[in-house]
Amino acid sequence: MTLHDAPAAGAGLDVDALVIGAGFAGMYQLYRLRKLGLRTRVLDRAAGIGGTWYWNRYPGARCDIPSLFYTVSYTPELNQKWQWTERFGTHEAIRAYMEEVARQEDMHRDISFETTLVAADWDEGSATWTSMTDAGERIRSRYLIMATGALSESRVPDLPGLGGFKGRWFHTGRWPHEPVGFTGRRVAVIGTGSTGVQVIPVVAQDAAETIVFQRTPKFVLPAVNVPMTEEDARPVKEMYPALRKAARRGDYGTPFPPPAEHLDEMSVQDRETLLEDLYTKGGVGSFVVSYHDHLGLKKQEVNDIVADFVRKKIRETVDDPATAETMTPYGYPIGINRIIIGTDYYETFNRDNVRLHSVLDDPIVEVTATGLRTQNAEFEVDDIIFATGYDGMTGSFTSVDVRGRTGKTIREYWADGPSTYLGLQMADFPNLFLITGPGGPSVLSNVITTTEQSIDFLMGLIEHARADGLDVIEADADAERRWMEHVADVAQGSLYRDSYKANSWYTGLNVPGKKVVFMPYAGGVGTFETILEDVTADDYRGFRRSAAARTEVVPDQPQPAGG
Ligand code: N01
Repeated sequence: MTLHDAPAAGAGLDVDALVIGAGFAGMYQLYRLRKLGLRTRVLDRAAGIGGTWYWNRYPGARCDIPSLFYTVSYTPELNQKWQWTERFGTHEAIRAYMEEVARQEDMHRDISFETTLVAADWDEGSATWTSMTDAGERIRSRYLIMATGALSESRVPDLPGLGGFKGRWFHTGRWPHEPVGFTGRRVAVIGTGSTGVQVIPVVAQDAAETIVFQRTPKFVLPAVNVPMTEEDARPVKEMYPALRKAARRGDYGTPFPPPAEHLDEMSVQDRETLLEDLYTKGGVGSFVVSYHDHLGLKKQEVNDIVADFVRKKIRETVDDPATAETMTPYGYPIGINRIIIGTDYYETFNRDNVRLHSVLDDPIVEVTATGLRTQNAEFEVDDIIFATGYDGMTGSFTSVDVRGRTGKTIREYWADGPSTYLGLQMADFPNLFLITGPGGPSVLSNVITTTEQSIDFLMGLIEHARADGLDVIEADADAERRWMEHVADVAQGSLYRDSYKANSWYTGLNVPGKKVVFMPYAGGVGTFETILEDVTADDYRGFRRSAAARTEVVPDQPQPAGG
């Protein structure tokens, strides 16, 4: 039986658009669909808005994009009034901002929380999606939009014995809402990506002992988080419209221009001075997050200079030479993972109550009732924190039973690696849209910029098609194939081709059994903007449009008063 064979909840469509996810992407999607006059409902499995910021409440959780630029475009008055108190916002501050955006735009009335999409099925005859929630509710919609985020499916490694562990254990991406104290406790932290690097220094301040289980050593740059006054923020706020435009043209979804310096042509003295200065103020990463030919994602010589500089900093900062050496990354370029920024990360390993354990040298074999057993040792702990990441970029799409025209699920459609047209759509999945999907710039960016970029384009496409009386949109299979070839070529033309050497989640290598392929579009946000403009000007090249049989939206039922 398909979802369509089940008894219908009512004739016609329940809504025009069903949006999954109430993070930054789902919120903007709701805002824009309302502007088009489309009846929209949003579902989220969380109990409140926030998306990734709803779940990531671990100690030390903050954003790696400066607060002033981690704001949405559609609440300009709020953005002028909102006072960010630090250069990089905490999870609490970001959630408070999102709550205020949602309140001002009266979003909650169209969002169903604690409601999970479990299956969705395209019906060719009526050209509708029928979606099923975990409560068994069926929702028929014309459009189905997955604003489910690139980092939603958290991964706890499959370690034997976890069920028998007598202490507490947490995954950072599913952190409890009530405060979790670590005072006087022995804590194991597994994972040293962006999350581990944030949580470790904060936990170590209270814990009796913190044991860090590191697998692949990482390059960590100082965040240089500083307090921010309204006076500091004013010049940026005054230039918001221009800066937003610049962010759309930037490589990384931020308005900062790439460095002009050619590090490999400077004297050793001059480049040391420059990198030292940037290391103190924040900004070394700018040499390896832009795509220009003289910078470190394209030029190995430049990458080596920056990587060596960071290696030197690790040796200078970590007192114990053996620990410093274990923490020093070799064998892959800097910047091919998301740049990790931290506060007092390397310094934390100089504390008496912090120990490093290399999982590469001595792997974890099981969780015992009282801790962790590795091949060569046993560690007694009270708490285990898994900072072990996500089934990134594809997990939130493949974990749901979404079936297109042929009856294939997304997981089956992507068996040989993810495939989309512009990160937005797949052939055989009409009117299904992905926000920040693989094949788009999504995670190689300030994600607020890229979600808005994708949604602006999609809204233009839907509006354009509807103006012609066409309400079914589907990626052309050839256009999709050619786009994915281009995505692969672009990655090959940069040092991202080596991402697998760093076990990067950009490649899927961190998830056992997942097809290994570099997933995001690495041409830069600005280049992608130009491509979208070009596709738009060429009558939305690559998107087939057709008319659906008329299926009316069931109007809202009047609500009983006083309820
Ligand atoms: O996840 P990760 P994350 N045994 O996948 C290790 C964003 N973010 O949550 O590298 C032992 O990067 C794994 O080791 P290895 C940001 O985009 C942003 O930290 O696979 N170790 C790695 O060390 C980021 O990139 C912010 O060898 C195991 C770690 O766990 C993304 O989220 C803050 C293991 C996972 O690192 C994901 O970051 C936080 C095992 N079985 C997150 N399995 C900011 O904005 C995994 N690991 C600042």
